[in-house]
Amino acid sequence: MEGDIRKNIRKIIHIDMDAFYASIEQRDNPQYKGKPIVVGGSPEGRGGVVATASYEARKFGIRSAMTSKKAKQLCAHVIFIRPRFDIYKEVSKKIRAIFHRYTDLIEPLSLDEAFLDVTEDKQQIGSAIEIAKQIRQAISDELQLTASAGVSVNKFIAKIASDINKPDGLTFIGPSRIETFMEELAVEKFFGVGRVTAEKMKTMGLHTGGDLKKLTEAELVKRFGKIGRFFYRIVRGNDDRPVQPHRETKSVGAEDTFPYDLATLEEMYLGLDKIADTIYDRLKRSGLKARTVTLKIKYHDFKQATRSQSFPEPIGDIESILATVKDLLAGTQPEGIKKIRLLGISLSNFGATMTKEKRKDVDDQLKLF
Ligand code: DCP
Ligand code: MG
Repeated sequence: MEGDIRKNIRKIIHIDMDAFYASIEQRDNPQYKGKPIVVGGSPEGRGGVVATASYEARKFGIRSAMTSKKAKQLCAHVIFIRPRFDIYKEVSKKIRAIFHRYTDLIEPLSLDEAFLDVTEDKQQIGSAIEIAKQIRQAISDELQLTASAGVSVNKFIAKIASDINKPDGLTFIGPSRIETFMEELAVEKFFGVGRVTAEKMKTMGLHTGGDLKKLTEAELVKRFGKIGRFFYRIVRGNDDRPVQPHRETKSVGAEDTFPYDLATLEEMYLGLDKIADTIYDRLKRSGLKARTVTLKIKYHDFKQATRSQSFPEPIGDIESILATVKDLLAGTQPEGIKKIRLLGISLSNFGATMTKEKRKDVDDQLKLF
């Protein structure tokens, strides 16, 4: 019998790079090694937010999404670094190439993390723990960066596991540990449970997986809606969502930070023309048609705004895209012009097949089975 059980068990690895942007900056600029650095934000603490902080900066309490002002208050000598997204994307590609030595079943979640299904690995290594070790070693040897890995039988547990011994750690949670692990897991650590839901759970006296497990499926659905069904399964360690290698493009976008603040609508329209050109090239290359157009604005005081418009039919021509963003822009300036330092356009909600895919994605995320 044991043989049968083993055959049905999946081997899932979740890899997440440590302080990704910041580690790359420390690698490429030795003067930043061992120093508290922040990628993103502005050195004067005027505005902007932290994309990520080096572990040295985290000792001061600096975190992602914090304002640079707050970061500076926490650590006066923190160094702010302008992000180099092209470099991060290149590194991300190299990491993926390493993954591909072991499996093609790779589902990237962002530039720095991915799920791998190594149930049947290309090199017939067999042990998921061994593969995770080799991947971490290759990332270290070839890219001089560290990654943390979580190894388990499903995506949910693997994802949480990779965070347990971060940075530079590997955590394996095998079938025999899952029950206790899930019962002890704090609800805010649940992958897929947002801060708001976690708070709601706490006010109901639900602090851990064990607390959730005491509720029936119907009770969970009554309290949290459809996602309650997902909670019911996940606290029992049941998650059979597949690793999905072909994620569809969700959006195509471009933005521009101007060398000086734009003060007239004409200048802003010119800025949009240029960005729309870039976008249009990308759109043509991808062959996609979008139904939603989004305009992003960053004002001179670093305040941000986004405005979207969706259409019943996909739009593919540059004139419609431009007319839409210009309208959206004009609509944000009802009482006089506020100076702008950045404009961005993104297109999403791609055609009929894409929406179906997207719906499937959401289903898979929640796995409402
Ligand atoms: N990122 C961002 N804004 C956020 C969170 C993250 O721009 N609010 C970017 C910067 C990170 C990268 O995404 O380097 C990866 O995000 P992670 O959440 O994995 O954070 P790190 O890799 O930086 O740190 P950790 O070691 O905790 O994984
Ligand atoms: Mg990371």
